[in-house]
Amino acid sequence: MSDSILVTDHGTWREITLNRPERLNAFTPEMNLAFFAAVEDARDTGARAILLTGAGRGFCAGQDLGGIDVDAAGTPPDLYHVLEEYYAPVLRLIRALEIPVICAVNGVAAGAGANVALACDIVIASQKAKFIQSFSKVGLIPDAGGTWSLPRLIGEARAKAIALTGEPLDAETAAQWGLIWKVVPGDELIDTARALCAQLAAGPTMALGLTKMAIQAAAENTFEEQLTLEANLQKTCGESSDFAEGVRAFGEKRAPQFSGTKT
Ligand code: T3D
Repeated sequence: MSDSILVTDHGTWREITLNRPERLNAFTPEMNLAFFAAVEDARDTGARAILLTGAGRGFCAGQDLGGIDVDAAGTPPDLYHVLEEYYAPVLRLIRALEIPVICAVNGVAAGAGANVALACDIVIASQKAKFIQSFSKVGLIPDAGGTWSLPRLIGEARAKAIALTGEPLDAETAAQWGLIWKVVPGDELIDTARALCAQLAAGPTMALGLTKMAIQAAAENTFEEQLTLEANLQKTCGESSDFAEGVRAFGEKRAPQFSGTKT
């Protein structure tokens, strides 16, 4: 694993830290690949939740602009290739993962860094954090899923305004608008996020994963389709050992001990 991505396993869940603090954790291609590998490995080794955060004062300043040679003679950089090769795989993976992915935004989240955060399932931010759709400042459109997630999260009017102006959105406003879940004081962020991750990792993993899938499916489904989907997914949950344990624990007035298995 590369040093630009730190991985810490906490038993049932994995913490992934973007680790180029001197560049506000801006992504290089090598770092994108290491990030993907860390998430994929978490899935393959049975992690029941993932926490993503950044080292130092920033969360992530998007793509490392220092690595792009715009003055080279010949062909300009192929940004289609950059996005498909280095961003889309991890964004697709996070969305498809049937475990919760929590993002603790410790500082500025700009460009693709902001939109990677927004691709996570629950976003908690430090009071010091800012979200910047900085793409227009460098002649680009929002990417890393931003044009998809922003209007869905905050509506077209606000999405267009922050994308077209590139103005920073402070964490409190981001929470008020529904862009993220909540804001906590900076010195409480990591403990809050870790506690949440541990709590979710001790939960009924299959039910949590199917909850994520059902809510994501709602964006495309009709009400009727969603009712049918819920009935099918609930049938699966109803047959699980975690449901049996949840009901038993309720009856016995004790905390449930969920195994998190798929059966
Ligand atoms: O391949 C492709 O390009 C396609 C994909 C594109 C996706 C994208 O993400 S495009 C958008 C790229 N990101 C940006 O445009 C953001 C650029 N950064 C900033 O605007 C500012 O740094 C921030 C608003 C994020 C933070 O400002 P501030 O004042 O808190 O910090 P700073 O002094 O600007 O940055 C600290 C250092 O990090 C600084 O280095 P230095 O001068 O101390 O040696 C700065 O150059 C470096 N840094 C910040 N962002 C990047 C970066 N270095 C490389 N790439 C960056 N994106």
